[in-house]
Amino acid sequence: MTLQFPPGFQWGTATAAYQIEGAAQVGGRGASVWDTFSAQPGRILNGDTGAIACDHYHRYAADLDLLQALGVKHYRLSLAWPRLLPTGRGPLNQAGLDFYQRLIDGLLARGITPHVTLFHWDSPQALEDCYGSWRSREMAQDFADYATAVVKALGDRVTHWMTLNEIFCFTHMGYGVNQVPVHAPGTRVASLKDVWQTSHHALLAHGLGCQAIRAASPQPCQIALVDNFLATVPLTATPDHIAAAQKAFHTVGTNGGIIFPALTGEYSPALLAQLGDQAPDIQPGDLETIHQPLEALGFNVYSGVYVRAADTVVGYEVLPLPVGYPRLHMPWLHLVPESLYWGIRHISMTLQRPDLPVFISENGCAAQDEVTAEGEILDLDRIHYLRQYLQAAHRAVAEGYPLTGYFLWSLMDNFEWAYGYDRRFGITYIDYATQQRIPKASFHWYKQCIAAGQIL
Ligand code: IFM
Repeated sequence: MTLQFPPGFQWGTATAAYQIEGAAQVGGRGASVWDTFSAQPGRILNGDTGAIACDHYHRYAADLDLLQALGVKHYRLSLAWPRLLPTGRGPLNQAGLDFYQRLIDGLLARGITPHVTLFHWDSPQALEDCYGSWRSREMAQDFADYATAVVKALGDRVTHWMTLNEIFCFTHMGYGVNQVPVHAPGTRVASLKDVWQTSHHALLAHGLGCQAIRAASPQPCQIALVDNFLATVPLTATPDHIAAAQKAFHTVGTNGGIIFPALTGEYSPALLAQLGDQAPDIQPGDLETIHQPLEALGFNVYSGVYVRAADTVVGYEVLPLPVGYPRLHMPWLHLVPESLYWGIRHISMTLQRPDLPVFISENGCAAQDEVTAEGEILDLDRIHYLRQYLQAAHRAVAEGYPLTGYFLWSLMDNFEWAYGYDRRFGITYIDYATQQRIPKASFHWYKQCIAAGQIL
């Protein structure tokens, strides 16, 4: 059967500043928490850092040509806060601004719409030194001021903004209790409540950031939050298991304390009951600030969990995956394509936000790519993965859910955080020794899909 997407469907790819730019000390860029964290022995696999990465800062024009060759009309990128505000505050760094203007103008000249994330984890080290980054409420106001400066400067050419990428990852994975966190800034805190306080501050940053973008934008714009909420997939699509998946959606991962307040204005009561005295302190007015009107939601989806109805206190069970369950090249990257469909359905059904357009802001996988003697990368496992997730996207569209686009993660291999360069998520292979870019089989396959508007 032909799986055709509607004509306006936005096909794209995504990257993030720290993962590709390199040029960490060029053009007056300040240090980010990821520079500091990755320089510490033992934090990153093989001692890798983002200091050079894909050298996109210098090679951006060739990378834009690659995007054009792929045929995407939409590209998601992020801005490095410390490249624009080296100490986190104060006036814009002209060299940093010049770089992003060149990059964005290069996209527009190629007929590609920039979708810009203001924050993808690389916060200024100066703010870490000043007050401990997300441990402080001050971070929310500093983010909003950064948003104001950036949107004033770039809002003449950018109309698609995203505030923060994956709050869970830079808060709950960056601050830990009784363990060294795997993400920057890598701070141990005293209690789970302290960890939840960091994500609460990030939500405030999102809310104040939305207000700042709207006030500063010289033209109407679209604002989105990007979240990697955990989709609960009913084991069988029958009313009892669907109801169980809906209940579980509140309490799995950090859903109840991130996507719920952002989209409904309330932390999930089920989560708050679970957290008890470990829930974050919420000041009067915070929830109103957090619950801003949005034009869209970005859903980063890679995997999910299966749930079934059960005779337990909560009425459901989250099922453990068997040892042999299919998985791509990350410990958590289990193949659960239905999670894309059910995630979107939960936004409509469980969060009661059928009005809110959703786009897939990231989907993709790491694979154990090899270059053949002929110089090809035959990443058939990646194509297999992508095809199934796109089928789930098609199902969502066909059933009338407001899914507007799909941004494949990632345009190219890049710095995969704690896994360094060991894990490759790109549809373009990077030979890090030479910085040569080699489109993989998945690149050629995706190009054909985009051209046809179909899953091929
Ligand atoms: O590489 C990351 C990205 O920065 C955020 N979302 C998940 C990707 C794969 O782990």
